[in-house]
Amino acid sequence: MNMILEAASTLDNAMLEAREMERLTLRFPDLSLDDAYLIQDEGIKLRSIRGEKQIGLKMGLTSEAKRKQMNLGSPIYGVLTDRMQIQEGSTFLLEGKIHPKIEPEIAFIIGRDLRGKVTREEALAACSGVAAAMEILDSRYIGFNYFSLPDVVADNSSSAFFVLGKIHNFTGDETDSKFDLSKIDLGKLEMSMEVNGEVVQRATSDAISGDPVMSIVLLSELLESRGLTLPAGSIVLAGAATQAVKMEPGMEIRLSVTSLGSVSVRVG
Ligand code: OOG
Ligand code: MG
Repeated sequence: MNMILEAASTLDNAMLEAREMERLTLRFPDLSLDDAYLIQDEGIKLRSIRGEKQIGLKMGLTSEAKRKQMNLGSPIYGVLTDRMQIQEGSTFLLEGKIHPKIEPEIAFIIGRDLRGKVTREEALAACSGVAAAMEILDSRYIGFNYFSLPDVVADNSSSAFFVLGKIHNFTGDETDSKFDLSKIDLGKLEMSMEVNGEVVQRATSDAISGDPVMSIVLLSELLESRGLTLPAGSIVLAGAATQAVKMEPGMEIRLSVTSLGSVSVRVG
């Protein structure tokens, strides 16, 4: 078995068995970022063999807060599948997870294919909607810390689960009369994440890539460098605005975002 397949299957087993593993670069010290994305691709193939469908992509390390928390320098992406999506307001069970953390995000729905270098305006024009969102990360590596960029990319950028609030469609949704993109600055939304009613993380949405729409611009470029397109219909998580918070039993976690509303999960 070659290194790419072996690494992907080791990571996949760690996830399925909810077991921490040694980081890949201890075993493969020369692991490149390109190879790491190939390992990520193989990991997604293993999930698709089990019936999972790719429904989106997530950007990671798009905020200074996250780059500092993880001590890593540049934005990365990962893949989201249908089985990673959990329902708003539902109970998230810690059983079967390794050491999950949750973080406040903004999600976009991509309305038409995007490829290569695009402007902010082109990226926004390709979106059909936006929502408040939270991502639940669950690194497969021991201690959820001190890994390198290739380690985290190979591990699908720590993706585990995500939850979306109400999707505000930019066009054709007459029931959502309050939402008017021309009156909203997506870079100036107040985001506040509460645990059991107490604010634990707070930021303005410009913490994400200077403007969360810029995460889509970055994602399109990252995909293009690998010969890929950002497909219409994708859900895109723009990256966390603040550091992630460790999930503990009994927590009721709610993110509120101005103009977008709130989204919550309970930890069981
Ligand atoms: C890497 C993934 C980072 C974000 O939103 O910045 C990420 C990690 O923190 O393990 O999802
Ligand atoms: Mg994230």
